[in-house]
Amino acid sequence: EALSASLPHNPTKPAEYVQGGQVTPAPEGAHAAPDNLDATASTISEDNTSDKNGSKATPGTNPNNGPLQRHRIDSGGRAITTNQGVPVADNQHSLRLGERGPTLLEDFILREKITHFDHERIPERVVHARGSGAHGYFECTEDITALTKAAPFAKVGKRTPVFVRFSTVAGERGSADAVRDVRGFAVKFYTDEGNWDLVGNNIPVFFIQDAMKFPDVVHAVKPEPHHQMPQASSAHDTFWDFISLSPESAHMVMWQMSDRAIPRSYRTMQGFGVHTFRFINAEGAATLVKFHWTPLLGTHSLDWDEAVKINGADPDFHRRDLWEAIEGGAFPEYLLQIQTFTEEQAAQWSFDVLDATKIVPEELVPLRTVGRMVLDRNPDYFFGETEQVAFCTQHVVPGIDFTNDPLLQGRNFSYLDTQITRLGGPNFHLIPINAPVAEVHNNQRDGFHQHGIFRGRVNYEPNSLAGGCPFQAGARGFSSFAERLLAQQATAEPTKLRAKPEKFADHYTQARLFYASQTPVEQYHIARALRFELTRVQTQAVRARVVAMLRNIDEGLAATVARDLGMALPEPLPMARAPVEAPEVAVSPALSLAARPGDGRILARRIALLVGDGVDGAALESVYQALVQAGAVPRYVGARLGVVQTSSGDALPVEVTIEAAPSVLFDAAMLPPGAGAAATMAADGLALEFVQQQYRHCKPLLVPIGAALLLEAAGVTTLPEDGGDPGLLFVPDDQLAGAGEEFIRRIALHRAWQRQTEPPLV
Ligand code: HDD
Repeated sequence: EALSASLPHNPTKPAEYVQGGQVTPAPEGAHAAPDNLDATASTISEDNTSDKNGSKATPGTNPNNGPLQRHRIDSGGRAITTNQGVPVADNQHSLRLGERGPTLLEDFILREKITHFDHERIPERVVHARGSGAHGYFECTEDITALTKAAPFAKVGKRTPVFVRFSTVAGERGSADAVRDVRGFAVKFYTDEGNWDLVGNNIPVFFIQDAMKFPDVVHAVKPEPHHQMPQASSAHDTFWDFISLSPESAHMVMWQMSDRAIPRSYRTMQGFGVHTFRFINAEGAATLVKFHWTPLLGTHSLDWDEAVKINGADPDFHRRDLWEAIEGGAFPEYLLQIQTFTEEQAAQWSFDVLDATKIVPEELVPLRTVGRMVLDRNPDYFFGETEQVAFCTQHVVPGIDFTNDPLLQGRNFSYLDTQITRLGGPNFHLIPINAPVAEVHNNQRDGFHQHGIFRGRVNYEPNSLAGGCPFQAGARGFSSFAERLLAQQATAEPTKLRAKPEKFADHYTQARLFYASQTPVEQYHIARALRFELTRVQTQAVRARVVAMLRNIDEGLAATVARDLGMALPEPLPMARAPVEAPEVAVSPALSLAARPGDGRILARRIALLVGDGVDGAALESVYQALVQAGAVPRYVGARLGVVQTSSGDALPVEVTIEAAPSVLFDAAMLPPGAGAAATMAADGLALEFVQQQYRHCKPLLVPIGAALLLEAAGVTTLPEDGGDPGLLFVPDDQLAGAGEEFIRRIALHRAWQRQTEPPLV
């Protein structure tokens, strides 16, 4: 009795506590999970007062909390122990012989601590090393059971927990966020029929058509092997050398040079499944499908000059934006939209839907909204969740199947393989963030880091000794779509070969489509990006080959880039196949970022309210409150911390300084209401630079008329000729109190690109 009451029990090993020949059950609560593990109280985000949603979880919690909950560790109120659970009396001093004597080998506590530390790093992802994750849920909003039996779409209103990881591609784990690059958009659905990973990007096409070339394109874009430069950048010789010799990349490169590659936020970019997949319904019938994620806040990007400066001011710009938005309850939300079509339809098109360098234009097959995804919880532990999460394209569930896209087929090999190195063995599915919510039963045993305690002596199938269990699921299980390959190849029996279908050889039709569908300012940005990248390229012949490639896309673009590089226009690159003369769609407005301005909300947008002594406190307070009401994040920005005196003699706290939070970290600004404060700022170089950059980066500016002198001092003396600058809101000083609403409308416009001139005005 006394023994069982005083000793801690391990409830999984009751036999260790035999007393008087009897096995006694562990006392209630002894050595059980710590009682401080409360799903609603254990982390910062769980304290978040915003609503959390779930299908099976208690109302008010994220559905993925349950499965992760038992792995959470909260050391509040607990003593330090070794990894063996031995309480540690002194965690500050190693064991030594005398105060000034040698350290003793006996010190197992020191050795365990340092050995663990020595092994705390795992290899970073070979691509997409830099990323940020979030938990959330997917909700089915339309009945598509006629198309697919996939679990997340089983019923309108059904919610499936998800974990999403956004990433850059080329940069290393510690590289900056706002670089020119493709963004990964990987979603893990923890469905009740197993995990489905939709491992997409924010660009709907890819550089290459065949996985065989993936190591090459990645080697080319990564830092050059001899000196390991440049970091997180495609602006170097090896990348453009590869591109100019791989014309299938022409379409992707147009997207990569566009503003899509410098998104304002993970919350304001689209995601795409890229490949054509298959939906399979309950009857086994297939439909081809493309997946699109569309952010409710619209698609918005940075300006290149701004992005460059952000990388210095806050290299974690996108990570912080996502984290803070979720902590603040401004949960990022995306629609899941699909394009569906039949094999017969696809066969008629001028492009091949198995070619990942091609899109299906929305004007050809419209998007259909079938669900929404809300990201409502930050991870507790970056390494345990965001770093260790393992996405694999081959993780599909009944109702989803592959096509023969040769890029997808190669990916289906690569992802499983890479996790084995990255996560140290074949049992990475046991890591909590990767573990399915669905039960796992099979005879795959052993291996490094096995956590399961399998019962019984049967680890094979078929068996009789375990009653045939686990048994094959038969019709309930995943079975591959019975595709009839011969039907596609009417002329000949397929043979083993290394080749691609004919339509794959058309490299330019859709590159032209993309460029032609951009607004003039987007086209200008593409030219500017090419100029920047190719200026960094040192090899003349590579520059020339890229421009030769551009001539096959758009003669005007090629001429501009050649002029800006100070070179003669080379002959166009020979084409493997002439572009389609009359493509199904020649201009697709949907391809412009402007096509998705968003729903007008400015959630988690960062707004600077410049303050100095003598400002009109009431006017500031009113604009500040209006912004808070709209879900934005206003900040009083001043020359130094402390307070400024308002015109009515009140003290207004300065929240952050220009030095710590320069212009590029804000989406918009209000100049100081009060001529005195404006005049003081006009003599402060940092403040002037702040205003200049707000203007140069085309950001909405609320200008109290009394502070217009600050704008002038910053060099903004000529306004766009037609007066067409929706980003400049001049308001008489006595009307500022009501100006918030109009300011918010201007902020929602994101940028006044009309302001952009070459060279820039300021
Ligand atoms: Fe990939 C990671 C997206 C082609 C091989 N890829 C990775 C991630 C994303 C993509 C979002 C990061 C997942 C995460 O956050 O952990 N990859 C794509 C897209 C592609 C694509 C949209 C083309 C349509 N990838 C691609 C090919 C191969 C790979 C053709 C190899 C043949 N990708 C990998 C990888 C990575 C990876 C080496 C690195 C880390 C990882 O898988 O888990 O296996």
